[in-house]
Amino acid sequence: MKNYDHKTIEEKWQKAWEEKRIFNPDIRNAERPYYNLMMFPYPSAEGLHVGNVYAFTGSDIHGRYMRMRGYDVFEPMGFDAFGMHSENFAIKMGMHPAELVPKNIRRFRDEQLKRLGAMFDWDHCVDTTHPSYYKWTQWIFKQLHKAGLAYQKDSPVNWCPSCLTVLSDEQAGGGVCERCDSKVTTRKMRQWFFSITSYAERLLKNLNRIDWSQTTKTAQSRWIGRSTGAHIRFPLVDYFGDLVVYTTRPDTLFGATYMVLSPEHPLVPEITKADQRMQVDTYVEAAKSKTPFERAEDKEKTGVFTGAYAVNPINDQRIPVWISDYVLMGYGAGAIMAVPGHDTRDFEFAKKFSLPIVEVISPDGEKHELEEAYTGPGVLINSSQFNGMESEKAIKKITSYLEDKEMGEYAETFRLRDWCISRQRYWGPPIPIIHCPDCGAVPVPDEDLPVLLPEMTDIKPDGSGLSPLARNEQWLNVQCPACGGPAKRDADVNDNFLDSAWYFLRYPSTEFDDRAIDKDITKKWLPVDCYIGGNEHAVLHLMYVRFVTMALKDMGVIDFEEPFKKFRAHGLLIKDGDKMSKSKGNIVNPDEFFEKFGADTFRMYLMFLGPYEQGGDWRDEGIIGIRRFLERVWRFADDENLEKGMTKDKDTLRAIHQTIRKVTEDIESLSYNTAIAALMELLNELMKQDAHYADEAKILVRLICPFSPHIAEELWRHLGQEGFCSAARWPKFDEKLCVEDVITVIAQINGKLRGRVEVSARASKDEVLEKARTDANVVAHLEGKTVVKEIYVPGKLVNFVVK
Ligand code: ANZ
Ligand code: ZN
Repeated sequence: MKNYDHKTIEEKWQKAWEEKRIFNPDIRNAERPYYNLMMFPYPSAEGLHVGNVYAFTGSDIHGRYMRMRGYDVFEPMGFDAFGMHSENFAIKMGMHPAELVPKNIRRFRDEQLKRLGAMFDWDHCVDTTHPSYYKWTQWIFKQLHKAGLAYQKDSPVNWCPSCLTVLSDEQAGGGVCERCDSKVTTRKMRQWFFSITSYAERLLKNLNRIDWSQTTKTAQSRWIGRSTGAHIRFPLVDYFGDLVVYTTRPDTLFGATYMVLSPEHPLVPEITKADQRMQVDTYVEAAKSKTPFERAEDKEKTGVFTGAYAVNPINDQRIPVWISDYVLMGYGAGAIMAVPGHDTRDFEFAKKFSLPIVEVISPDGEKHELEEAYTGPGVLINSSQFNGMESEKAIKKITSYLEDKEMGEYAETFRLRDWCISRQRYWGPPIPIIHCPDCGAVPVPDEDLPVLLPEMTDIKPDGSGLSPLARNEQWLNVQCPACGGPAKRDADVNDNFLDSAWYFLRYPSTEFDDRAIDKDITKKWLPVDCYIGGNEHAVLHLMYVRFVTMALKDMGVIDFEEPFKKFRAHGLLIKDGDKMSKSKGNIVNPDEFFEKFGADTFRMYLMFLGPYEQGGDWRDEGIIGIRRFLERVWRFADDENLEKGMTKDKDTLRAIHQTIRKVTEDIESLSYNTAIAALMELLNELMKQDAHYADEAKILVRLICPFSPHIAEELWRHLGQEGFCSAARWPKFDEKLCVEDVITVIAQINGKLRGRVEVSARASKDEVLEKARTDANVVAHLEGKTVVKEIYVPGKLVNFVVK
């Protein structure tokens, strides 16, 4: 018997896998293709984060399991290396990203990812910063543009005064920059947008038919935020035109006592009366400098009366028109009918400005003095011919009443906003557009792609709001591809989320440089069978990917519209109960653990920390337990005295088959921690026996292989097997052998027969007692009594002595 020396073994098998190419499926001819995808990393930090190792291991176990189930598993890996993460990191290190990124990729790939022992197919790696990749990112931009899904508009954007760049809403969550924590301000800029909102309905509807984590689907559905209601037209007094509002509560129309426009609403300057103009202008100016977050904050309501009036179409009442920043221009119609009796914000506003509050929905049909807005359902009151009607029904009735009078119609609206694509930064693929004074925005012809990112030494934004590329006159000034006249390139680069919105389409087609996506190969491998990644990408990345896929389907580029059949979000890894972070100094460095314990122990320990979809709490001390377990597996399987064949002992056989069943089911549901616990129990069971058998060891080793593949390969060889354990067949369990022998035990109370229960022949005293207590007749006779003694005659009877 040799010692378990993880270092030698791991190097040996990593080399063997690579040489024999066992993880490089035949991309063209594979018979049972299975595409196992994991979210590719940003190679921006000093090295791989233990969170990456956690994520990749869980996904790799799934891939390895499917491989042993006989699938041709394709498990690629790549690098999402454009964008602010990488650029800011490089700047911090005092390096140029073009220099740092390739270095970092090499470190990630050769020193870390390869040590993980995952079944990555390195022939199909992507690096989003390589011209052979971003040429096609630009091509995708062009396809979306050609399909009418890309447009430019001036738009207020989140602006980080420290990073000097525009931020997406997500990057500016809570009003602070995700990168540097500065307070976000707004700015108006001309930018490119993708019309993701035109897919809102489909993005929502399809959620019903994809097998994704429920939490992710809920997050997506909230983000899309469909709401239904009506558009209602209020004629304006002294002005030729109507004021249109969006409401989800047409049933409350009789309670509308004033209107509110967003300060940016185009009608504001038109309808404001002369004596109100000063006040209104001042308010509009002030609103401009606030961020959407500040405006959404729950604070005291502010607003100004415009001097104008509108007419409520249902009762011809004149009601005043106000402006306030709690109404946002980007949602619904940018204007509301205010119903202070039944909307909390309107109630606060009405209280503050002494506007009338009318109760029109009553929970009990009675009238009340309202202390706060009543937002629930009820029956209509103070609503003329609709009095007494349930609010649910009144929504429909009042809507159709308005439709008949042509004063409104059913409407729905979405919270989802179009996707802003432009970034005023250096480190990204230039947007493939040339602006010509005569021809407008002209796409760069395909034969001129990629538009290479020019080499520049000074890549920092200068605070002008323009991209650093705008300073590179030589690169910027070109001939218009349409008319040949002088023109300028678009100096912005695309949002990093576009790079990652299509990488999974590229992996199988990396060998082609004349097309982004090969049709036949794509047909074979896509959609992705299983995608695993972090929940932090639940709404953005995963929404953008679905949008791009749908759009490409509609253009006929691919023939499916949902990119991932199955998506599972893994949980978060914490350390000693705390979030891991540099500032807390509690980062787990993977290299240390690869070195000291080996990838097999490290992988298995990570998976043992908790249910994979919930995450786990890393504790340094715990890893030794897993290491000891693997050493015991080693001693068990690497033993010259193993008997040939399989044990004949019924209990041992049962334990083996039950464990195969449990590990199989647990791996399928990503319950890796319980699968590992079952393996530990099985080993204990096997060790207890006097004789140990080779076939037992062969099963144990294969069950361990997805978790700790190197040791499994080595032991597989010691057991005299040819070929790779990673490519061996997953053990089958025999349902019949899993069944426990059952015996009938008599249940007595004070010596009288009260029931019979069936239990496993191996059941412990506690298990039998437990079971007996659930028998209906026993329950009935124990009612109200106190058990003073429990007697158990093994295999025969239990007797409860009661008072
Ligand atoms: C009258 C009303 C009465 C409303 C009532 C609510 C309760 P969701 O469900 O999120 O779609 N609203 C409409 N456009 C708005 C905007 N641009 N900015 C701020 N608020 C706006 O919300 C729809 C409701 O939010 C609408 O229904 C409107 O107020 C308000 F008892 O109209 B409601
Ligand atoms: Zn031109």
